[in-house]
Amino acid sequence: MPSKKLYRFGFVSLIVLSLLALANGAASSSVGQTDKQLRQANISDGGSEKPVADPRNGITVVATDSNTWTGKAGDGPRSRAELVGLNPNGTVLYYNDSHTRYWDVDQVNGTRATVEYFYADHISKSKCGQEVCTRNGIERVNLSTGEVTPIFSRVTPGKHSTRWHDGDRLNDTRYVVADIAQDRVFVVNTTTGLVEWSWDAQQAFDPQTSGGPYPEDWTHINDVEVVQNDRIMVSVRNHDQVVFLDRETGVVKNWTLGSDDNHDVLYEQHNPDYINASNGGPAVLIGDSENNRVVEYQRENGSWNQSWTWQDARTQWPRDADRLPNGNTLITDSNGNRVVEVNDQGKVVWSVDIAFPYEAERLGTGDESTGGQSAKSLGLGSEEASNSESGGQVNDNQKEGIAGSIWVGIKNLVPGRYMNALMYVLPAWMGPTELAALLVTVLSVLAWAITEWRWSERSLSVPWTINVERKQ
Ligand SMILES: [Ca+2]
Ligand SMILES: [Ca+2]
Ligand SMILES: [Ca+2]
Ligand SMILES: [Ca+2]
Repeated sequence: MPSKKLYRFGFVSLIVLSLLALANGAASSSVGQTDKQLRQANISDGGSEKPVADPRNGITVVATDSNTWTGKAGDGPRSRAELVGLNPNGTVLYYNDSHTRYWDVDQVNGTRATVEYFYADHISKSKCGQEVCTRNGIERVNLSTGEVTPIFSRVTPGKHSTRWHDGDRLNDTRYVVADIAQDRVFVVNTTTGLVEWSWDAQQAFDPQTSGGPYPEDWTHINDVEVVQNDRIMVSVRNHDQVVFLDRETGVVKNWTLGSDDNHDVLYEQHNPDYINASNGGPAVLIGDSENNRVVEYQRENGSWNQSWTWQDARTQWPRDADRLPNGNTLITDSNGNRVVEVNDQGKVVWSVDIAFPYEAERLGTGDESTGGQSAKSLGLGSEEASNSESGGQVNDNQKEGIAGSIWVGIKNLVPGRYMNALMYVLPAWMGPTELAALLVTVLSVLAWAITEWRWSERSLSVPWTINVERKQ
């Protein structure tokens, strides 16, 4: 039998090797490297000369969320929240990480490089009274000059989900806001600060029998869009559905897409985009987040039919997809830590690694999908991870070949929800290789501890006596 020394040497070697693999993952992650370059561009305050992405027509703007440990006071974020503008040549045009979180970003009509965005700032107990609170707001920034103009903001209690994730301009002085805090949609006059209209989700849903926990996070209304006939399309995330509102009568009958817990259609989605009849719709393109796919539904004969889906091996919790005028789709893959553009064949033709993005816009292509055609009219081919041949989507986090297949296998075994929860708490640089290394470290430490414990038990030479009584 090998000596104790040999065993110990074996355990130490395993632990050191797996820790080295982890360290290598952290150091070489392209997500981490991009992040570093972005911050350096920020410091030099004039943009970086070195591209962080391949060239692409038009400026790309990305708003990123940040993932934190447990949300306890004092826990720092592991990826910072950023608003990033990339030049057509792939260099950094704009960088800001002064807010706690960034959400929706929309181009301002009639400008070349000005956007409006939603942000959230956590405010400490001492400044808020009894509890922590959150300032939710809208700001405008000229990405070329860096000039920021505040538009509207309010403080809400607590910091759960940070409360406003999206809004859309109704006109020069009015905004429609998706209000997670109060489970409603409201229109605010940003000049007077008065709320002029609101729709309460309890008009259509019962808090006792639907959605998430009430009142903590019941509907999680995370997206609004002003569509045809002045209707407002609303993403009721925790009810797995998209509803259409008439501002006088409420939910429009027979137009709702999806239903509570019917996860084949939608599973806690983000950022549905409406595609007009004149662009081959009505259709809705959606980040079907917990299903790890982007999906599109086409309105035909009074019902919604699935017309397109896209995912690849790396896709994890996508939260935005915009159909571009060239027929490609710009996808924000949140836990895949990247923004990608896929073509009509479902192939990735452009991508940038960035930690935990919330949404992206390609300036000059229309807000969200307004400049794009429906998948049906374009004849887009669907793509699934299991038969994906577009290996280009995989980078150092999701290597092609064996590691890629193992990754898809693990993802198929672990229910999407748990996988997304795990990815949410793990740092952005952790891909399948690093996850495996972490597992080896933990198991080695555990096995070593058990072995040492058994040796010590034996050396005490206290005989174990087990009395087995047979019950009649
Ligand atoms: Ca947007
Ligand atoms: Ca918006
Ligand atoms: Ca979108
Ligand atoms: Ca978008």
